Amino acid sequence: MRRNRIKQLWREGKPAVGGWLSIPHCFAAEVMAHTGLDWLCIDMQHGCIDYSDAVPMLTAISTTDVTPLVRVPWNEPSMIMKVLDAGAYGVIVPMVSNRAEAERAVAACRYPPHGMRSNGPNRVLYYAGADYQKHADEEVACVVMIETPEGIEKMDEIISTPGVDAAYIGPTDLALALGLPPVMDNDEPRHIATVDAILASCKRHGVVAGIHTNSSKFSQRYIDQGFGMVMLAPDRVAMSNYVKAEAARLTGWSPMKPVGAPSGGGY
Ligand code: 3PY
Ligand code: MG
Repeated sequence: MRRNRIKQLWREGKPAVGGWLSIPHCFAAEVMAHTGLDWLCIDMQHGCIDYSDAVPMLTAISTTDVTPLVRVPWNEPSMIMKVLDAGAYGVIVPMVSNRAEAERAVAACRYPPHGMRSNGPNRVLYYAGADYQKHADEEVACVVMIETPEGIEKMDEIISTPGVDAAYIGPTDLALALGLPPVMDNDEPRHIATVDAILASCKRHGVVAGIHTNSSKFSQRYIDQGFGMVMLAPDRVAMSNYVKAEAARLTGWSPMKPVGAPSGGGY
């Protein structure tokens, strides 16, 4: 079976830096896959992406050695199993709040006797190799998100759940859970303290700590702190920031006032 590059990096104690896909097209995925990042996540929770969009995006990522991940819309076994069958080498499961929910996510990622994943690999056989089922349980990454009030309270029981490879922080939902505005790259002291507590719990339990950012400044901060999984660049923000920065350099012309979300905001 083709190895999961980010699991290999984690075994070597190295951080894996990734990107985020919310634009539902295989070409956007292919462009992002050729930027040198270690992993890309197809976001089916908040991205404009359905299963029929995700499959060709997985194929596009497969033109490289980048590890293809999918954030599923919810902790729902049937979708977790479907995206793994289609070639995701890991899932990011949002809003995991307690041990039972973490166990549910893990069970959907692992074949019996370790879990309840149903047998039916399809596209993944062509990507991974014919011996996929034999090694899938070791190579597939189960990443659970900690970003709810209950999840913060029960971080230790979630992170210590057998089979959880990484705990991934969604900074904006985490902020909401703390009663703060949903800011991504967040310097609010209570946010920092909660991020630090999740990182410490991951270190205690030998689980990789992951976090979403919108900038190299915050990605670097988290890598330096010991996060093993850091999201540096979403497709949407990269596109918007580049065009705005280049447009701002022109003289003798002014850009129209943009309508809608600031490029750095959102999830
Ligand atoms: C959050 O900020 O809550 C996220 O889930 C990031 O994608
Ligand atoms: Mg979130």
